[in-house]
Amino acid sequence: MKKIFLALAVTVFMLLSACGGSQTKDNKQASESASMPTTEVLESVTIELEGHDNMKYTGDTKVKVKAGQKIILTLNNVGQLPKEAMGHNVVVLTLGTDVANFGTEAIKAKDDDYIPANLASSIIAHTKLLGPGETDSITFRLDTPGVYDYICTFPGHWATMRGTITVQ
Ligand SMILES: [Cu+2]
Repeated sequence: MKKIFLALAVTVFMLLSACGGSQTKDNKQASESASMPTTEVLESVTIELEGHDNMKYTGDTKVKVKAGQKIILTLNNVGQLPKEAMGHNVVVLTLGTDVANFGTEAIKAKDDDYIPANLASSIIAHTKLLGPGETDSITFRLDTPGVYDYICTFPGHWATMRGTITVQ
């Protein structure tokens, strides 16, 4: 009889600690993302951008991340003009890419939504070309420290639609 009671007590204890365990984990994750810059764990970073009819991005256009950190970048085209006239994308370029040259080459790649196949080795990640009201997200990591440029490759946009991700 004593044995049965003990087994029951152990079972109850295990159930309780299992619940308690998952709760603790959730709390830990929440506090980690709140204190992201100082934590040892590399939490993912989100970059939120809006593309506008005035050929500009707003949002997190200058972001610092840690090497190897998972980056989730979202572009939302909040403009009204049709995609053919004012499409937007985000193309993240490798370190040392000649942005002006890339932007000029991309204009020739209309059939590929302005993603130049001949310069594919300079592209780390890119969103789709978005029309008004459209959104796209991309996930990538940058392993080498440095300042990475990203631009919109729709013709004429790269000079004003650009931002940086600084990897430390
Ligand atoms: Cu654009």
